[in-house]
Amino acid sequence: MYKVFLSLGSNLGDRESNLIEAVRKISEISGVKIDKVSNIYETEPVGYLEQGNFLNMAVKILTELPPLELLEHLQNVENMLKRTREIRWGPRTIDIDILMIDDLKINTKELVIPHPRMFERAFVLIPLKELIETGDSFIDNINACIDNCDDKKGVLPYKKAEEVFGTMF
Ligand code: GSY
Repeated sequence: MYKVFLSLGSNLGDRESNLIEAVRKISEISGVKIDKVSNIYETEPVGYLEQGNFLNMAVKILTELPPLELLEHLQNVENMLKRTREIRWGPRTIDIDILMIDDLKINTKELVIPHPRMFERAFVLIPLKELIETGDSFIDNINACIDNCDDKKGVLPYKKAEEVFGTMF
């Protein structure tokens, strides 16, 4: 069983509904179980700045699916949510990134794990930190990285996970 951490973001249309729908569809993938979801944060855009604020969150799933099969399912979820992405780094209905899969290191043209830019982005790390078990030495590393992230001041609490997802899982 793989322990997988995902990062989700939306800044187009009804951002909160997009996240809820994405999490629901991920939970419906055969062989995937949602273990934990983070709170939702409103975040200033990083990269291409001429776009609206994002809502970002992280999700921990447990799955027996091999990495590339999981990637394919997640890309289907993105497509089902009619992701529009005309500008590289620009606005999107939903973005689902695989951050980590256990301690695996993968470097293929389809998938690079750990996600190559995750340690430079507070909008990824702040939600992710909520899902790491307390006592895990990884927390120190995450805290140090968040301190070094240029975008950390632009990441603000939006809604609590219980308020949004309730008893969905
Ligand atoms: O990498 C995901 C898409 N993305 C985001 C995002 O999700 N949140 C914020 N705050 N900025 C972003 N820039 C890009 S590209």
